Amino acid sequence: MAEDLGFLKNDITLATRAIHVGNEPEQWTSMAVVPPISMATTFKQDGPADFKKYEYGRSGNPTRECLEKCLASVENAKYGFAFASGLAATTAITHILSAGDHIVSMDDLYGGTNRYFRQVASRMGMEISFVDAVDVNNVKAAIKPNTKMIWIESPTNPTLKLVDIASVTSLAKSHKNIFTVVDNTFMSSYFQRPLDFGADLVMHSLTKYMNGHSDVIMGAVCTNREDLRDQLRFLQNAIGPVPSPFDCYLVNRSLKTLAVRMEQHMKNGIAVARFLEKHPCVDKVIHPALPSHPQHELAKRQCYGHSGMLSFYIKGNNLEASKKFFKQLKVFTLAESLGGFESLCELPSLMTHASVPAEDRAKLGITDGLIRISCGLESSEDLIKDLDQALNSIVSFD
Ligand code: P1T
Repeated sequence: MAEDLGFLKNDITLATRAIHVGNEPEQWTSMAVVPPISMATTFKQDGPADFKKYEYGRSGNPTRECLEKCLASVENAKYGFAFASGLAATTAITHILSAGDHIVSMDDLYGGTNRYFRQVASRMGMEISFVDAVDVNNVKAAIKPNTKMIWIESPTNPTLKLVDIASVTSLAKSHKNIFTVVDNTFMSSYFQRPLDFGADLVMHSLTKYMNGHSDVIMGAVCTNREDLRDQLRFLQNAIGPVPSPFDCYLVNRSLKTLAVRMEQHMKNGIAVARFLEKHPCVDKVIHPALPSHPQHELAKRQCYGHSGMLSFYIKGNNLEASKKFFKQLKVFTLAESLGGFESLCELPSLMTHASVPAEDRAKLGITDGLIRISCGLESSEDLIKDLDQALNSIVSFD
């Protein structure tokens, strides 16, 4: 079976690969169907520097390797690497660059990535330009002789703009030495596979949909390029931001239900978006499945579906209305993060994107009335009822 799946890799569906690839019982002497958690930090050597497969837990671990193989498979990649968080994965990727190199980044992206580029990578001597990559011409105009990396998120966090991945990657490929990274966190490998559109690296915060149970912080990077694989393998060990074997076990287990979870997240997200679009206390809903989304057609070309993420502007577009709304929610929890089985909502301006400079937030539309929702796996009727009563309360309080 193990070998069969190896050659069938690209012929079988993602749901099946997520269950079997990297998880073959034949690799363990016990033939365990569920991979054992190997907690060892070090491995016995026959002689100095004469070891079988593993040497030291930072450079490699059997449980981590199961997960990394499975991750690569679901992302349609040859190679996968797990990191201690999404930001640790971002850090490792950025370490491929050197002082003096230039990064072109999407301007709308997770606040922590923005903060890392602005406040950490720039201190290490890297130059960053933030552009609206919705128009590929803005990316083109920002490229300089020292540009090494283009960084995009699609859909973006939190305003769900889409970037045409194929256009950006073909632009990058027309230059020597520029690689493109796509943060695929909002979609998961189930609904979007950027390597198929020419991306060089795909990055995930596994903390979100890929794990989906709000109990692990972890990140990943996948690639098909051998040169980038070698760099990532080196950096994973040389910098050291590796996840624990126990957490690798949890994420590997969660991937087994990725397909069914994502289908339900999509159903709930679309039901909630349609409901909100008609609600008198909502000014605007942003969800790529809605025909009102400016890049609805691109979503159809580039994605295989939609996650449970959406954002909306509450009537009045102000902090007071947002706060009243959050106070009334019973099923949704006010909290950072996304992609778990439980529905969450948050206010990016004061929470996930508070570190983005105020003038940039204003330009991006991250106002105090922009509410981001992560639809979980509860019944959509209950989610809608909860949102309805909380939205109606902002009027009755007026
Ligand atoms: O939290 P961590 O695993 O380090 O992942 C960082 C990260 C990277 N990329 C995207 C698109 C993300 O959304 C995140 C984390 N985001 C949140 C915590 C949030 O609530 O948006």
